[in-house]
Amino acid sequence: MASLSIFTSSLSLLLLLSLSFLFSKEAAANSLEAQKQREFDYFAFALQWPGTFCRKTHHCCSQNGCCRPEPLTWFTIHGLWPDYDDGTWPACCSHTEFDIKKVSSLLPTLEKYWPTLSCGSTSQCDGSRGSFWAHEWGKHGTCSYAVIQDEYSYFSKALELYFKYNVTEILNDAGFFASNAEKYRLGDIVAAVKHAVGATPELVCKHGSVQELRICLTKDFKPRDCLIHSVAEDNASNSRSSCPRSVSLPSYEPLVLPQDVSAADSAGIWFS
Ligand code: U2P
Repeated sequence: MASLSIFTSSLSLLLLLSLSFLFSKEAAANSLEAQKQREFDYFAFALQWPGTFCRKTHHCCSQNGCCRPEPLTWFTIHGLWPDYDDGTWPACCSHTEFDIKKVSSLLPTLEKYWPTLSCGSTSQCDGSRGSFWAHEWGKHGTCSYAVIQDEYSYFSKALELYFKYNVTEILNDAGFFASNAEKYRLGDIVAAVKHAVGATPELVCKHGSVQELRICLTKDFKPRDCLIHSVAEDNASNSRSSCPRSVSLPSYEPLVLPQDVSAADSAGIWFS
């Protein structure tokens, strides 16, 4: 009997040791893979304007933030991206798979402020399809290794930045609101964000509407000017900026999923 219990406890110890060996090997391999990349220069914190994205929604499914009964009237997070000063960026730096369990405590906040704005799955680093969060973690999060080493820290850092630099509030306080009638001077929007954040943002437009607003940060998360700042601030429309002199911050009417479909459907339904 005694020898049986010695045998089982040695077996458990052996199992534990081999598991910790495997995990430490995996961690070492991931950090090695990440180190192979040239170290990035700064972060771009990319926010998207749902009014611009959701106006073109024709396909609804349960996960699509554009299909919620109440429209999203705030900027939502696109991603926290490590970037190079030359305008390029590293991507897919290690095979650290996204594990939703690791961010379970953040899910309600992620759902509200970092929803996907489309249906279907997003392409992943390995060529498969997965969630928007898995895509952003795999493509950008894994390249933040010099500063952010794990998935929980990546998503919680992005949320922390989101609340610290509350761009929706900054713009509202400066008199910029969602509207399909108003046009705003690009230079005024840039100036309002610059004044509040302390550095010049980058704006990306689609057909004259603000689609994305990016705040740039040093690797210790101090605001710094985004690379194309002089273009936007100049309030000139020129070839490097996708925004005209006057831009809109449109609102949208959500397509709403029928109640019974939203619970069961994950593949999506089409509205014409
Ligand atoms: O701008 C189009 C897409 O290119 C990726 N991007 C852009 C700028 C940048 O600094 N870093 C970067 O990764 C984004 O790709 P995504 O994360 O959506 O796959 C952006 O949408």
